[in-house]
Amino acid sequence: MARAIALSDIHGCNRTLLAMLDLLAVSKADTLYFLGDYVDRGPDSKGVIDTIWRMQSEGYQVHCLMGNHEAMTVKDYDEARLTGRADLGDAHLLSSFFARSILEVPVEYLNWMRNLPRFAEIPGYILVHAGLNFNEQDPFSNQDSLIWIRDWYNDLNREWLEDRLIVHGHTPISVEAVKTMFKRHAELPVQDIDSGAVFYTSNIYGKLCAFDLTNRALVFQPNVEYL
Ligand SMILES: [Mn+2]
Repeated sequence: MARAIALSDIHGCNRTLLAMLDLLAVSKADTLYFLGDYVDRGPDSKGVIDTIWRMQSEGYQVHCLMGNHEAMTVKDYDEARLTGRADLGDAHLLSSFFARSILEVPVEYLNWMRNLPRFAEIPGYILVHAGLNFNEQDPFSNQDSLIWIRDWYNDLNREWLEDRLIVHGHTPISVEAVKTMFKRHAELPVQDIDSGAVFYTSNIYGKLCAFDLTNRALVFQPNVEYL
């Protein structure tokens, strides 16, 4: 059966992403939703974006949202262009492009990051990198909040949300905490799926989480970047 699957916060862990796609046995009938933070921190930011582009060109259905790390990368690039500053951009991101400055990152990668949408609505779910700002009349309206907000669960408006579940990344929580949230959707209709894949030395993080939205199941792939 065709599935909708959400993943988040890959942070340059391309080998781990590929292992996860294998573990999930993703097919072209499935639809993948990536909730942002493809780049920075991990070893292969370029490789993650290349994997996404390759899959899309091969006919896989991959939808990508923006994370705050894409927004920061674009901001750094724009600032470097304006000021000539050479010290901008995450060192891991730059090394994945063999770039000495962010201005050497090919512009198609920057343009891709710049144009990513910040949330998606599909039946039963709202997908977003960081979360929603329920202090706004329209929780989708605050563009910064969608990619940056933390500690927003207390403001959740269940009447506005209706019977939907909000799925997000951005704030790493332990694998156990991801599983605990998963059991408590009736109490809190939110699922954080960032189990800190990039923090490979930790025993509480260090796994990439996939949320099978169709079958309501979690799948975890341990970080394999440095094996
Ligand atoms: Mn983030």
